[in-house]
Amino acid sequence: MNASRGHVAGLPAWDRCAVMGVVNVTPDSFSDGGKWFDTDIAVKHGLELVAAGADLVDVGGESTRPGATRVDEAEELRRVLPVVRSLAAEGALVSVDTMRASVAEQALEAGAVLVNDVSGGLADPAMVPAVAAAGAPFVVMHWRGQSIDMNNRAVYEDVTREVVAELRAGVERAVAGGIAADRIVVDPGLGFAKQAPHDLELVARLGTLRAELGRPMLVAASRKRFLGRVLAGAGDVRVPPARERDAATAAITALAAREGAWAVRVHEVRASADAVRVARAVEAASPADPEARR
Ligand code: PMM
Repeated sequence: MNASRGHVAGLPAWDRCAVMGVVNVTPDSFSDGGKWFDTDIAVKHGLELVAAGADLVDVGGESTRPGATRVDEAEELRRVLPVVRSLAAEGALVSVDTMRASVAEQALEAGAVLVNDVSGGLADPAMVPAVAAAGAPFVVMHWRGQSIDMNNRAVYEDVTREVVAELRAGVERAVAGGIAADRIVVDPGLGFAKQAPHDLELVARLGTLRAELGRPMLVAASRKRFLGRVLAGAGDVRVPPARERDAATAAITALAAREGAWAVRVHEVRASADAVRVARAVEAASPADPEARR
């Protein structure tokens, strides 16, 4: 294993960047809204992602696209729990993408093994104690507020420095609340209170983020707006829609894997699983990096 990639206590130790496949049980996610809204279809999709090479599947019932309003708790539970339960029963490693402690708790009881909170515990004060009590691994993402108005918060003097500082504070909050440090994953939160240049700089500085934070890192660029902007090019009026951004996503996966990301979170798994394999092979062949040859 590449020791610098890090290992998350409570989860398997992969010898390469892991691939987390996304199952959005929502009618309105920006990238695939509505496609997997029915429970049976969502479960089938999750199993297809596993067959395509996903190490984990991330099940979420609330859209966080810019401008999104919140779904109520009962509806989120109704969307998420049966999908988590069925996928876990089929042997998938399930992560639950939620900002609500109640959803996290019940998803863990239903078989989820990881809590992915885009607010890093900020949206619900009961989240950190709940995850701590369950002894579950926890993703702390960089977040500056709910999606409804997050774009107003995309103001930085030095995005890398500020994201590092704010993530560090998030990790400290989680540890102070009882979550073991070796169960914490950090995530720069691409697209959350960020403009395309911020996202690109953060991808360029993944190595710095990893070195500064010293925790395993999740990178979730899949189909995001900044990739649309890159593909459109300067002055181009046509920004390719989300479903046309999978090849660009796989390119980010290769870069992230090479920078030592612990995992990538993607909608289309096959290309990213291949990109990870290629990055791993290049890493193993790199004479300048004896660590990677282990
Ligand atoms: N992005 C989305 C949802 N969940 N979780 C983490 N840890 N990091 C992210 O960047 C992230 C996330 C939004 O994308 P989607 O609506 O396509 O799932």
